[in-house]
Amino acid sequence: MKVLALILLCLLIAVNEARVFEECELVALLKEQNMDGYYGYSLGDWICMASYESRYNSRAVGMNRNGSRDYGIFQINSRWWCDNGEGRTANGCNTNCTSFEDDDISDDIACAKRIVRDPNGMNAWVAWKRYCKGRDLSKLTEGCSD
Ligand SMILES: *[C@@H]1O[C@H](CO)[C@@H](O)[C@H](O)[C@H]1NC(C)=O
Ligand SMILES: *[C@@H]1O[C@H](CO)[C@@H](O)[C@H](O)[C@H]1NC(C)=O
Ligand SMILES: [Ca+2]
Repeated sequence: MKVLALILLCLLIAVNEARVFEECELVALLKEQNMDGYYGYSLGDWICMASYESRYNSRAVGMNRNGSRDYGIFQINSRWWCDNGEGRTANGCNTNCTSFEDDDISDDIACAKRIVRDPNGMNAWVAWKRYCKGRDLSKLTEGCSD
């Protein structure tokens, strides 16, 4: 009985742990969702952005000084793209922000696609602009086979 309780406890802890994607795992998912070249951005751009925004942690939540929050692997902002019930939002992706906190990143990818379709493109992501824009990012993905 004690052993079972311990196993259950471990399982619970595992469930609550951050889900950190492997780089090549994320590359494969992005490829599958046609992100390679989407609006002119390479897989390297997406990987670099996710790396600096969330360290590939699909459950990352960031707090901004202006009170908005950033959710998930792409740190999607609650002021513009999703609704977290905490104040004004344009809710551009028409989604509850909690959907960007789970391990199924297909909706996160769909929202990221919506975000880059704006004239600003990937400049919407400050970390991308600062650390990825204009760099040679091919090395980031070349180690991942198809
Ligand atoms: C609040 O800060 C975040 C992160 O810097 C930014 O993306 C967002 O646009 C800001 N919200 C407003 C209303 O300025
Ligand atoms: C988002 O979903 C959570 C969990 O299902 C719920 O508690 C919350 O009220 C929802 N928020 C909004 C703004 O719909
Ligand atoms: Ca999700």
